[in-house]
Amino acid sequence: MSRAVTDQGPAPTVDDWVPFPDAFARRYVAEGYWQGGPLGERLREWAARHGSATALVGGPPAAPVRLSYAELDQGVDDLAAGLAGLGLGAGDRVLLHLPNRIEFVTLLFALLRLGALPVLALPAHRRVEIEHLARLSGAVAYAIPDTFEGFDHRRLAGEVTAAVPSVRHVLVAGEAGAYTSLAGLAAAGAAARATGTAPAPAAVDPAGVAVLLISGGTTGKPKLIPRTHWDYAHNAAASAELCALTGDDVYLVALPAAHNFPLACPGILGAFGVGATVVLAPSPSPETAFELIARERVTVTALVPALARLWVTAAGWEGPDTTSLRLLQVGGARLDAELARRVRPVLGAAVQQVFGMAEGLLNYTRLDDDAEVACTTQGRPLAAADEIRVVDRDGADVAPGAIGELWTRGPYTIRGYYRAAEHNATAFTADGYYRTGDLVRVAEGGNLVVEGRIKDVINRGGENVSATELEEHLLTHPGIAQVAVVAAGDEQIGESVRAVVVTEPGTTVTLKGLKAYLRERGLARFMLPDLLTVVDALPLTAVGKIDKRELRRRLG
Ligand code: OOB
Repeated sequence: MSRAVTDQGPAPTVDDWVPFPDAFARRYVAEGYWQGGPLGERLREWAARHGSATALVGGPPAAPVRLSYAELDQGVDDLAAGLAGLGLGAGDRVLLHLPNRIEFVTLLFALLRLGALPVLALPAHRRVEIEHLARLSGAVAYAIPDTFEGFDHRRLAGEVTAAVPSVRHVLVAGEAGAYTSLAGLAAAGAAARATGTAPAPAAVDPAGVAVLLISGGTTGKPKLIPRTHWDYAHNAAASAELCALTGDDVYLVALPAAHNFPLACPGILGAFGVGATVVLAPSPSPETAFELIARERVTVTALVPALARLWVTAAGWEGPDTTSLRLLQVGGARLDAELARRVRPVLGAAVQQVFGMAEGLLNYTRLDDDAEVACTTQGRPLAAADEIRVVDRDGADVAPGAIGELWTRGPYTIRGYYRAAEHNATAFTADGYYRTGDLVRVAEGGNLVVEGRIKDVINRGGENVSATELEEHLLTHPGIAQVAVVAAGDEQIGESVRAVVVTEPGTTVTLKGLKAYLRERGLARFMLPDLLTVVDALPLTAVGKIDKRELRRRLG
């Protein structure tokens, strides 16, 4: 198929993303899942409804900046006009690599208004990932902070522009140096709007792609996930409803804003949709977050399990004021039940497990679920139109309650990755289900329990050892704070089982002691670890999940 080539490089075509089949699209519209305008226009509606309410709180905790819905809306229009003045417009991919600061939100919405496609990189990404994402997306612009956490992003931008010629603009939040300042662009846009010389924005199709999210997979290079205006708006609005979010809520963005969880589950987009206030935390550390929670009277936030553990531990020592917090969402990786049970007594908030994926499907425990259900399951699908199957190796449905791979399709789950025809052929079934690679079982009440990843199984001389299962047993040991079970090469048995642990302060563990403990719990001999490695900390992915690929690399 031919591709229109403009002076902005090739425009995206249906070659690049896999649209929903017509019959499904008609159904999702008829059933009300897909409705309303494109995301950039929705902000206009929210501003009309909640104009003087505080939309966004950002800036350093010592000198907070507050924007009302009306101010945010106007700032977005100014920036959109400035970007249009640079020649950016519909279909252009813009690599957005900003931490949790106000410019993340204004730039995201300005691009949405123009119909340009933000590519949402995470702050922890570095040259290898950024160059890959720039190349794969054909980005024409790269947006960065001047510096963040001691790292000068302008130097990285120099490397990226040298390596990827499509990147013609570097947009900087803060001191721009030789590059283009976002503040300057907004000022130029405001002036053009005041004199009526700003170009009229093109109409944006709400059925088309709105954003490109980054896949969270810990194997291979990140892939791009095309989410449409309609599907993503539903994702956020239905999540907000499920969490009973209202204009009285204050949502804290503790995880990186570019991740699907704090962005749209319900996150920033869901909070804006109901007129709530969004507070941006520059760091998810307990010190920063507790200060913001107390000062801004935060009611809801979202964390990955490793951070939830850190907060619960720190709160035990510091006794922060978290009385305003009503809901702590935890997702992204398996949350152990014992930690989940400590959330309410220590932080005073209900815990909600969220088993989601940037590709779409979201599972939530419900606010009225029994506390044990919320602590021991990963919830059930958000939408009635979410279809799930739990299948065996041959793609046949397993018996009810048995473990199998989760397949899904629905009104907000993609039908293919962006520019990945070859990979799509195996990642999706012929009838459009996404093969998640997650092993689950359906428990009572339809709640899913995540039992591991298909590939996270160690072949120990022909016996399959589930890393997740062994990790759960190890975590019950009082001396173990964190654990990752990985395969180690073994000449005799092919793969042996290595437990990598972080111990609780002041305790020591030995392989012999652990084996005896696990035998006592009734574990089979083949499940026992062959090797024990004690480390100070486990490597984490850009959003804070345990990074086994990096761990295996380090262990050699
Ligand atoms: C979220 O999204 P991604 O794209 O970074 O990662 C998705 C994968 C899932 O396929 C699953 O393997 C794992 O992360 N995962 C969980 C989980 N939530 C995600 N594994 C066990 N328990 C959970 N609760 O991680 C994400 C997206 C939206 C909301 C929440 C998380």
